[in-house]
Amino acid sequence: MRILHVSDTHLGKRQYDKDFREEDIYDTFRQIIDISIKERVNAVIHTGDFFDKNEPPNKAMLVALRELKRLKEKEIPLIAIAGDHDSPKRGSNIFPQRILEEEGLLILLDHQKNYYKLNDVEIFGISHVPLTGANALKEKLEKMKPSSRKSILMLHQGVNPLLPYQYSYQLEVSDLPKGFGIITIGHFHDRIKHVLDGGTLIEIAGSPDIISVAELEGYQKNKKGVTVIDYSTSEPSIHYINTDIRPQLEVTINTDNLEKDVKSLVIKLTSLINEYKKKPILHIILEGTPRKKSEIVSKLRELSKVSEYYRIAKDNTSYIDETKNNPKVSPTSSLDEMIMEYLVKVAKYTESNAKLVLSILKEENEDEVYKLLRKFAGLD
Ligand SMILES: [Mn+2]
Repeated sequence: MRILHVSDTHLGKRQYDKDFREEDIYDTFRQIIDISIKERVNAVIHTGDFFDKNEPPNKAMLVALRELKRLKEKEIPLIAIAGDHDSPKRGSNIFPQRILEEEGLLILLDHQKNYYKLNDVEIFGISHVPLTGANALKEKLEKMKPSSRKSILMLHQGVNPLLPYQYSYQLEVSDLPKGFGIITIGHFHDRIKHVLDGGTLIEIAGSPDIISVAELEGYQKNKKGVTVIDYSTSEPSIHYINTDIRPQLEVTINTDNLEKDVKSLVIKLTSLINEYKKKPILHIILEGTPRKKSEIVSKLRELSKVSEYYRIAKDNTSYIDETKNNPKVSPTSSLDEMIMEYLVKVAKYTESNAKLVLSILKEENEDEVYKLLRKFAGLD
């Protein structure tokens, strides 16, 4: 018995509002179906954010229908939970996965139906639960009792301190139920493998493509792809299969050597470009003394020869000037920490109110935002 774990495919995502990025994401999804068929896995499990939005573009739905039909033809079942991205934003809306389920292309586990038996492997799964539902989620998890270690739990949550969502997690590691052989988690986009006390394996497949710039470091280190869980030996083993995605590189350019830096980058990338199947995306960090924006922009144009898209990700030349009179928020910490520091130190919020604001910023579900705002206003 071999099960392929994939997560956070984000079909319909248009990074930088570019057509080619939307197509890249579809292409990566096609590769995953190819891998599943070639590897002859017995099932595929998907731990959420199948689509980038609850109401995905028609094209995303079409790609999903076409690709999942290929899986079905090979009689490979797909068991899925929903993530925060594809969950309904209002109570009356439905999961887009329901359309796929209607066609018999997947089995969606949610709050009513959270169990599926795949031969002798027990699979439990709960779709994403927002912060306001954390206590109910914990109660549900407490009741989950797998009958053996040949069991998988599927979640799409922030888990402290395992996943660095400092202020927006719904679970502590100690809330995770005991007795499972493997707990697979979506939501976090880097690949992580972690063994808990008691031997349960936490397996995070990450996203099979680069969905945000925050994933660059993890991508350089561990690449992107899917995980195969293999039950052919007494203890399950896991191995990774990489997806062949468009490369994304972080490059530093010094404004004091603008021409020289751009030229050497073009030379370097020209030699690399044959290795890549797709032209890379460049995330540029500007260093040096501030220079006219128009001068910089015109010089950077050279880079379009060796990249599909480039962008100034960070401009450290003007950073110093702009922050001269602002109170200090340490720039090295995570985005969550910086927002928290700003709210507490600069805007003088209490820590608990700052946490609420942060969860409102991250919450996509309108009903949840409404509940959080009521709490913030002291109405609940
Ligand atoms: Mn995601």
